[in-house]
Amino acid sequence: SESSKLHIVVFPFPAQGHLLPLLDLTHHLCLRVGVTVSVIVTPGNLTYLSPLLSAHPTSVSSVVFPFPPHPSLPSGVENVKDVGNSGNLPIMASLRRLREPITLWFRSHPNPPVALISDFFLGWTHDLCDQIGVPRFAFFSISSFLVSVLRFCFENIDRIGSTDPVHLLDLPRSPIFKEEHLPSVFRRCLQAPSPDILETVKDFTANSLSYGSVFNSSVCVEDEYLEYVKQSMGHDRFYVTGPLCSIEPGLKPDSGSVDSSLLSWLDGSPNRSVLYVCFGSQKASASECHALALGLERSMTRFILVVKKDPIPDGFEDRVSGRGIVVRGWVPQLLVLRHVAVGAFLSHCGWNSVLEGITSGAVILGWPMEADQFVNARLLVEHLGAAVRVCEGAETVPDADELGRVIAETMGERGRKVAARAEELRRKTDAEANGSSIADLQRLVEEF
Ligand code: BUP
Repeated sequence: SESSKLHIVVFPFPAQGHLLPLLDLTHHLCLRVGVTVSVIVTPGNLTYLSPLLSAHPTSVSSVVFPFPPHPSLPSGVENVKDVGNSGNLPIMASLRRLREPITLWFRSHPNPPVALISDFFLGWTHDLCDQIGVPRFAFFSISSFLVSVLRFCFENIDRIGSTDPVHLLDLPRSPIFKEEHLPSVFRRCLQAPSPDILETVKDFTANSLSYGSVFNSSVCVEDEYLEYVKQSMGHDRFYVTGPLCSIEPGLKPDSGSVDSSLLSWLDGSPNRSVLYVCFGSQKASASECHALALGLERSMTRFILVVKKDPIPDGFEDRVSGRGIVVRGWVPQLLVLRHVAVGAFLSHCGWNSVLEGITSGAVILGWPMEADQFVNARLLVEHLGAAVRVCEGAETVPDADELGRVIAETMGERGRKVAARAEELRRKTDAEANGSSIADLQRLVEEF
C-alpha cells in the first residue's frame, strides 16, 4: 500500500532552470521504483507540478507550505521566473524560514521519509536532515564545471582577490577567466558581502557535506569536471543522471502551454532551417533587443524569437513576417528544440538550455550574460566545439550587421563543421542518458 512504500521528499528551488530538471528526476524515480514522493512547494508554485502529478497520481503528492514574504519581493512572487535572477537571493532567504515547519512535518509523518533530495540552492537542508536523522542528497541543476569553479574560488578567495584574470590552476585544463565572467555570488564576496550573500556561500559549501550528490549532467559533455568534483566529495554516492531531458519516456509538457500555430509554422519549415532564440530568465536591455532584432532581420534566416517584456523595434514583426515569429511569454522550449525544422539555438547558455540544445543536435550560438553562463559557454565553444559565441556580457550591445552575418554563416555552409559536432554530441548524450544515466538512477534508488 502507499502508506508502507519507501517515502522520499523532494524539495526544488522555484526557478524554472532548477525546478524542471528536479521534477524530471522525480518522474524517472517514480517510473523505476515503487516510491511515494512528497514534493515540497509553496502555493504560487503548485501549478508547475501539474505534469508530474498527472503522470503519477497515486505516488506523488505535494506538501504546500506558505511562502514567507520578503521585503524585496513584490507580493505574490514566489518564482524567479516572475522577477528575473534578482529574485534568487530573496527567494532563498524566504525559503530558509521554512525550516521549522518542515521539521515538524517530517517528525509527525505516519510514514516517515527515508531521504530528502533538495536543490543545491537549499544547502541549509543538509543541517535540517542531520538533525532529523535522514540522508540529504543535493541535486545540482548546474554543470560540474561551474561547481569546480565555485569551489576553487571560495577556497582561494584571499589569493584571487588581487588578480584579474583569474587562473584556476588546480582545475582540469587550468582555465582562465576574467573576473567579470565569474559567477556574481563569488564576485560579490570579493567586495563587501551582504548577509544574504554570506548565507548563500554557506549554503553552497554545505552541499559538499551532503550524503550524496545528483548531477543533471553528462560524462560526454564534461567528464573531467565530474571526476574532479567526485574526487573532492571523497565518496561514491555521486550520481550522473543527465541529460534528464533525454531519458525516455519524458514528462509531457502541459498541453495548455503548446501553441498550435507555432507548431504548424514549424511543420511547414524546411528541416534544420529555423533559429530558435531564447534567453531564459535573463532580461535583455532595450538596446540589446534592438541589435538582436536588426541582426535577425539582416541574417535573412527563419527564426522564432521568445521575448518577455523586452521591447522589439517598431515594424519589426511586419518586416520579417512569414520568416520570423515573435512569441511573447512562455514557450515549451524542449518541444520546439526537438522539432526537425530547428537547426540552431541562440541562447544565454543557462545550463538547462545548453543540455536541451545539445540533446536536440542544435548548433548553439552562445550569448552568455551572467551567472554560470560564461562558464557554460566556455565548455560549449572551446571544450566541445559544438557552439559559436556571438556576443558576451549583459551590457554589451552587438553590432547588428556582424550579428546578422554570424547567424547567416552558422546557419549556412560555413556552419557545417560545428553542426556535425553538434550532431555527434546529440547521439552520444542520447545513448548516455538512456544507458549509464539510467544505471545511476538505479544505483540512487538502491541507496534509498
Ligand atoms: Br524563458 C523559457 N520556455 O519560454 P536555463 C524557459 N523554458 O521551457 P536560466 C521554457 O526553462 P533559471 C521558456 O527549457 C529550461 O528548461 C527551458 O533554464 C525552460 O535558464 C528552463 O536554461 C530555463 O538553465 O534558468 O535562465 O538559468 O533562472 O530559471 O534557473
